[in-house]
Amino acid sequence: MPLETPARIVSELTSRGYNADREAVTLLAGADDPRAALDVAVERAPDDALKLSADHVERVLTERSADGDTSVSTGSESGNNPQVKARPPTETEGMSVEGTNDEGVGDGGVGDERDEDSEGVGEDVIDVSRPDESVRDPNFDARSLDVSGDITGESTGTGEYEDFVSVFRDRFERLSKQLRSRVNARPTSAVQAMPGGGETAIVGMISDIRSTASGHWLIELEDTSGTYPCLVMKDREFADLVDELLFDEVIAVEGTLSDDNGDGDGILFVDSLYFPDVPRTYKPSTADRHVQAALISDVHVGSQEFMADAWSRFADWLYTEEAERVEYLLVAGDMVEGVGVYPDQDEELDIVDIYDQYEQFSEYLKEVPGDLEIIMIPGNHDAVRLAEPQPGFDEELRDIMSVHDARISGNPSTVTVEGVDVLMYHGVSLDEVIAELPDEKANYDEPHKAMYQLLKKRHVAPQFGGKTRLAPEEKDYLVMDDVPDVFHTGHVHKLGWGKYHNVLAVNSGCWQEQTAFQKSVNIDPDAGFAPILDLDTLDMTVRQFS
Ligand code: D5M
Ligand code: FE
Ligand code: ZN
Repeated sequence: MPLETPARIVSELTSRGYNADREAVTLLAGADDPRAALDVAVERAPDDALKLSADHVERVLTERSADGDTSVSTGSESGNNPQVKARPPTETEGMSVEGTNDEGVGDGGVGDERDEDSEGVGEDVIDVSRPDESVRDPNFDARSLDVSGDITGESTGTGEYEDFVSVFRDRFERLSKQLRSRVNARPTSAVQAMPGGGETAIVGMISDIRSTASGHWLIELEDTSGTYPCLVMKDREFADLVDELLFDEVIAVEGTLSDDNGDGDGILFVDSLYFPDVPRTYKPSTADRHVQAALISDVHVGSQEFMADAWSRFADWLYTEEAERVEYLLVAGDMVEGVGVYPDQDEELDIVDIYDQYEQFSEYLKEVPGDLEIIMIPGNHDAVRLAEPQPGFDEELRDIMSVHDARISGNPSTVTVEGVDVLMYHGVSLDEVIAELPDEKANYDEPHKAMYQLLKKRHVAPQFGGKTRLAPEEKDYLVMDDVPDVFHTGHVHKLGWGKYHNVLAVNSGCWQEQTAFQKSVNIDPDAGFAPILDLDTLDMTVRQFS
């Protein structure tokens, strides 16, 4: 097989027990005869090296071409200028393979010693650690990735009644706090005792929504002291907000009490309705330098419909100049197709064993540059508990996916990338939001609009007892205490993005072609796209690889 693409070079190197820097792979791929170049680079690698550095490859290519052997020159335009630069300085656009006159800030004076850097590597394990970029890349120090709100290892839920009480109480306390600063609310027990005709506000969790015989809406709100019925008249200007309401979400209402209040069967006539929401003036944080993250999900390795070619094109693109600033890869669940997720799924499986699926996923993950910071959360096809919040993968699966030191976290998790808070959530509740809300407010072609609803409710999966399985825990991990700067989901296999009160919502599409089931229900997936986020501006571009 010819070795012209970075993904193939990486496979070949890993099969020989080597890893390589992104630049090293690019250099090999750019050589006139990549296979010969790779052979020589491996042959001349220091004995203890597990990772080929760009400097090493560069040196090999230079020596070869100085020897008059142009078959392993760099493929630069001039063909006779094998001077290459490992990595441009921070402010230089483009990864030059043509020899530029700027002095690479980070590439001077570092020799073979970098190859010795193989911390934490076992004897017969190939080096999957990142290169010690701090030696050569001034950007490396700027990298930061922190995770919060991760259930992994923290689950206390036993599924007992008390857990339901405590998760609801926690949800109510945290979301009502967000609303109390905006309304002067009283507990429902105090409202019950008020004289008729007075004005008040209530903060509560929606326990029931009914339409009345005359077409008005009766919403029952529950707080820790009881419940209270609230009537939204159909001709009020905000009556269409009732369409957006889901059971178990927390809202506030202000209104006037019926005249008979105080004798046990009063109601509140609603004059205004509030969601916890994101303030319109929300100012998202941004990174201090020009750096990018690829936001993907739903790879579905193991499915006959997994798009291996599109994936390899994506991996190859990551080695190009255009992708030079892409330093993070965020994967929002459904790494593999899984087993027994949907009826008749086995008929479309390419790999039937779940562990083999993860092994294969790991092979595909190896194709992407080893210097990417990767973070992954599970989805509903993954081999973790289905109920949300989902903990991150167990040790056995982490071992299988340990390539590139990818970080693994629960679903959902907030990942702070160079100061930008990215709320990653697989997105199972989007199906429910789309099913329950009118088409103009949430639909499969505009998945970001369904995400806006979750931001408005400040909760990633408001409704208990529906399609989304929720596990009761001591605290509600699905509440958005803080407003994220970016909200990243997947699951519905549709690409869509937009801003809601300055928060960027991105649903990232998938890497799986239409399945038989999807065909039968007219789901037309957006497959083979990679949304690329500028962390310094929160602008998005989408790359297509299908
Ligand atoms: O789901 C991808 C999308 O397709 C998501 O919107 C659910 C829907 N889907 C796919 N297969 C089924 C079946 N068999 N029943 C119901 N809904 C389905 P994902 O979970 O990522 O495959
Ligand atoms: Fe999926
Ligand atoms: Zn899914």
